[in-house]
Amino acid sequence: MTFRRVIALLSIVPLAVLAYTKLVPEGQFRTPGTALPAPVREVGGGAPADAAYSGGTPAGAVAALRVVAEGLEVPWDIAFLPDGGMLVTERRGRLVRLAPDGTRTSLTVPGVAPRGEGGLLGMVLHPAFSENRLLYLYQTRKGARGWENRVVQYRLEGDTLTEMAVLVEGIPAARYHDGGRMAWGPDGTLYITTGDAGDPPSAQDLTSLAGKILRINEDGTVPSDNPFPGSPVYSYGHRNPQGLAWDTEGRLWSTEHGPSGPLACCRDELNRIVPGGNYGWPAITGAEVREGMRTPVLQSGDNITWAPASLAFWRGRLWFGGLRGESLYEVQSATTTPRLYQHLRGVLGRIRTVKVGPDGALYLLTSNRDGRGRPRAGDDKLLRWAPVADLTHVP
Ligand SMILES: [Ca+2]
Repeated sequence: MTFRRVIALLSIVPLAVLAYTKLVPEGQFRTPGTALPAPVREVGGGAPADAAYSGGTPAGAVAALRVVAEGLEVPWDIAFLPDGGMLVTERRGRLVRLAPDGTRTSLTVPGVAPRGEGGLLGMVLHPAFSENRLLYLYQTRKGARGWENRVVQYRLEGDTLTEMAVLVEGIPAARYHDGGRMAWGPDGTLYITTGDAGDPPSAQDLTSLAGKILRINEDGTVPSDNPFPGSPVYSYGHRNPQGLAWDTEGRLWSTEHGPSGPLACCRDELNRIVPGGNYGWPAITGAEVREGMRTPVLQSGDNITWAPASLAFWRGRLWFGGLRGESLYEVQSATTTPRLYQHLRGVLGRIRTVKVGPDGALYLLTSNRDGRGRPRAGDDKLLRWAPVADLTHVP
């Protein structure tokens, strides 16, 4: 496809966000996806299939990238407003609103205490936000009992944020492993990832909120069909899960950071989450198998780190950003023979978040100002990434 042809295709894409996007030279970012030679293991046993990456075609091989906003500081999550604007959380405790006309306003969320990987993290709008203006924020605070993470419900009217209710409190917080991703399930309940907060055994302790995926109702109550009666715990044995997404069959998937340190490296995970499932941390990692515990569908092996920091189901595939991996990852055929592809390797630096926009494009957040990256001009950025070819024609 010629550059002229790509531009012609771009010009017909109808987008509300175009009003405040700016075109990035497209050729600079046209990077073919690259198959990753990492081990694969299917759920339910079977031998590791090192050769599982042969064949298949990455979906985003021909894609266009646009910068939507620059000058953000460690942005963490994105929400799409009904007026065509967007909200972005910044970890240090600010909520940034990008209006459709390009104007930007921001406010500080009172009480948020950023520290290490904690601060203002995940964000979701209530499904009926246009009527009730309710917004949910995952955040780190320092209270009478010390540091903790909370899920708090707010009302956002104009640029005024009013705290309505604390829905979950007492989630252990630490400099490392604070979880923080939230997403509405197809069943209308809210799912929340929490980290082990540096205390690995707590991930196996069903009385602790650390190292879990939680599931609550929109008002913070515990759904009557949760796997452990009266408990918000939906799955456990997690180290630091950072992504949640459902496929079109209603299956829940999650990405999770594997161990770092002298005893084991890497072993980042993609898991298929089932209610009440035990995902093994800290007893098993990587492709290890143990009775009563679940081995990842895909893991990065002992030499490669993705540091997966999000998850989205988009165009029939799972996608996640990589922090240390500095890439956008694509998983094909996750339920049968998973294949992993890597896009934008090294182009943007650390990628914190991927989220599907109402226009059908994938939106990305960089995280190069978090002290672990190498900031590029204009960082951090919110970007829009979309294929310019119809993926249904990709074999
Ligand atoms: Ca695991």
